[in-house]
Amino acid sequence: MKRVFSGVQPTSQIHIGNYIGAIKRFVELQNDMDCFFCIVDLHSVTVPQNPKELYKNSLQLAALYMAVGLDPSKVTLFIQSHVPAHSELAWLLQCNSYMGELNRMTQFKEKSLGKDTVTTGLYTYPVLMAADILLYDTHFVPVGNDQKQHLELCRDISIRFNKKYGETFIVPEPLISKFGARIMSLDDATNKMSKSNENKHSKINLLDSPSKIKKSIMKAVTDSESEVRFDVENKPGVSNLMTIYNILGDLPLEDIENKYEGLGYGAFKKDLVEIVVSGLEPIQSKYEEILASGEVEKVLKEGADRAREVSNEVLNSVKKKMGFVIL
Ligand code: AQP
Repeated sequence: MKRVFSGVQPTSQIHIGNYIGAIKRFVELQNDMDCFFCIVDLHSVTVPQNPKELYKNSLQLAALYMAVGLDPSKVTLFIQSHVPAHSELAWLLQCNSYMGELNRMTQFKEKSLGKDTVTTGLYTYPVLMAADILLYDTHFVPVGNDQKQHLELCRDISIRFNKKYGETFIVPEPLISKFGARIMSLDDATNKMSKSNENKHSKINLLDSPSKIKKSIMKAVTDSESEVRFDVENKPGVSNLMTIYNILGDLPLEDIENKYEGLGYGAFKKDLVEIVVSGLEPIQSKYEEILASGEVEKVLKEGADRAREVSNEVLNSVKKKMGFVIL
């Protein structure tokens, strides 16, 4: 069975960009692949975190993973910091990566823009991500479009290591959807929907109430026309809303265009509210059930046990190849 690895940071609330671009795909892959899905808490501390919030968000994300349909009897769900091999391999890979290649990472440039100081962790974060992936002999990595460059770096690091020390890592392939891999912000369709955007109406979180969802969609930027038409270049706001409609409402773009011909944005947005609210409702009630059941910690403990077992094998083979003494 082919291996899949991916992770989500337990920072703030999970939004429909994270869901459509990544988590929804995790669910689709779980029946056909050996999947490892991680709560990447070590990544989240590359920028300041409130410790109480980080703790709460990590457990909430585990419950959300299960609420969207990930089945712990089929997939390995775990918290990154429970598996020390991630940090250890990250160090070994840092010693096989170059500042020149990290300097090119656009996410680092964006996240450090205008800051007086940034952590070295933020700078070396893509190498930790490479370690996460390579530790599990991963074949496929389902991610949103914003992670494409980091995946390319991961591939470069693995190819270089294999050349230098002999075949060690499987070179992973990104799984980036042709459609929905970059859900845009509702307040500015030229930027991706992002957890760190301080405007709460820029995004729809999976746990948002129906009234909040309604407000965010009704406020979403469109354009001065009234035609519901998919045209990313000229109508980015409407096209973004149509993408969400298409994926959550399961209606082809052409059918959406026909359905709202002559009706304007009001009717389109009103129906989109219904689609999003009814799409998220089962996730929200399952989420509450899972939190109340107290099973989250048990699932995470079992997941970490399996993740440690698999990753230690890879880590030891790397250390052997590099000349470390293993007793
Ligand atoms: N807008 C998006 N559209 C599609 N996919 C997205 N992803 C993130 N934003 C979008 C994908 O979600 C997965 C988990 O993301 P993450 O939590 O690891 O990191 P992130 O990219 O930092 O998420 P945010 O929301 O953008 O947070 P900030 O504001 O901190 O930058 C990844 O597969 C990601 O591609």
